[in-house]
Amino acid sequence: MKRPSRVFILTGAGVSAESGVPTFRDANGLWEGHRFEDVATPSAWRRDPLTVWRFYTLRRRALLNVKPNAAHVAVARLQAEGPPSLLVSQNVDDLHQRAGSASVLSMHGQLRSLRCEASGRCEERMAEDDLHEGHMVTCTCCAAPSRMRPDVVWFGETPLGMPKIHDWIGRLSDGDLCLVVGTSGHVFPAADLARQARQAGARTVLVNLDEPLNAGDFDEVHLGPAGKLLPGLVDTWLEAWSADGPSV
Ligand code: BV8
Repeated sequence: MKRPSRVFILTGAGVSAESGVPTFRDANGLWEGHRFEDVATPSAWRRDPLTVWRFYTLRRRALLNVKPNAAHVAVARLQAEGPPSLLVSQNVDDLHQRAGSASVLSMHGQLRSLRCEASGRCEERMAEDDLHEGHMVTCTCCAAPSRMRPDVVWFGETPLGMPKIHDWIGRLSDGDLCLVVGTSGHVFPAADLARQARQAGARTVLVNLDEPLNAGDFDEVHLGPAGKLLPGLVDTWLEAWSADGPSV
């Protein structure tokens, strides 16, 4: 396989599943009887902030008990040893970072940080006092401390980094690689990125437990657990590319 000049990587909840982080579809899109679309929205936050705070604080606290799995490590290795790449994750956990990925574009934000509602300033807040599901926290950036919200992109809000993502995909060309791992293709605009990458000329490869909604966007599909399939795939690619010599 010819060494790509660029690699675009998109991950979803499935890449963290083997770390014990529940995916949205495994939970049938529900949390404690609420539909995600009903707790992960600005209107839910306005209507019932404590329920939304609890939803996120339980997930923030759970971060302390999970660790990266072989799929995260394989992605980090592909980034470190392969051609120049952009890793975009839909996930709000920090497992790619903890697996050694030097750069991660977290398009839906991050659980580790909170955002001041008055200034918009984000800060990492993972101390014990920040993780009580019944007790919301205030900022340290304003004279009159303001309420802080989860630093995530809710449904109806604009995903982060879209200009950079579109610029990167626009630069993909024939022979480049778009790797998508662990996503059901339900949520836009993430679910349309593989189609855009293919349109730019990249070969689109999917690693997923089962067939996603956008299966037709992929040239190559590997169905199964990413932690089992991805390390071998990355080994094969890196070997083939090194035999091919450095990309010009
Ligand atoms: C936007 C952060 C405009 C929060 C998330 C009505 C009103 C407003 C908007 C809309 C609307 N109707 C539609 C929309 C668009 C909406 C949308 O897509 N809705 C869906 C429900 C139809 N999107 C938005 O609102 C987005 N914003 O459109 O703004 C815009 C557009 C373009 C440019 C500028 C502006 C914002 C969406 C972001 C929402 N926030 N997360 C939080 O996490 O709480 S989304 C959230 O759900 C996750 O981050 C993730 O992205 C998504 C879940 O998707 P997946 O990651 O795919 O996870 P899922 O569980 O679904 O699937 C897991 C997959 O893994 C499965 O396929 C499974 O087979 C596989 N798997 C499981 N185990 C393994 C595995 N694979 C491999 N190995 C395993 N071991």
